[in-house]
Amino acid sequence: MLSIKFRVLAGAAVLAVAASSVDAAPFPPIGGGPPNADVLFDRFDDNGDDALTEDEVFAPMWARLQNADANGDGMVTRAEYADAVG
Ligand SMILES: [Ca+2]
Ligand SMILES: [Ca+2]
Repeated sequence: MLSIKFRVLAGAAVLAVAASSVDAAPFPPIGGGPPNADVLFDRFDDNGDDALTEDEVFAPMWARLQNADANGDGMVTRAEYADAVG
């Protein structure tokens, strides 16, 4: 039988999952959390324009990253990325 305590714990776990999904970035975290913007841009921004484009990152990364492209111009700026990951 389920004890009251178990039910409370199970309910708390469900609430925790719901809360974390609200806080989550619009794309699943990579390696436990979204990469720091400075790390990401220093590594992948080949032309140094402070924006990442499809040809600068790996396809699977772009599939996630493009969700941060708030104005839909095909470039994710550092500001757009920061807004997306919170
Ligand atoms: Ca760039
Ligand atoms: Ca953009």
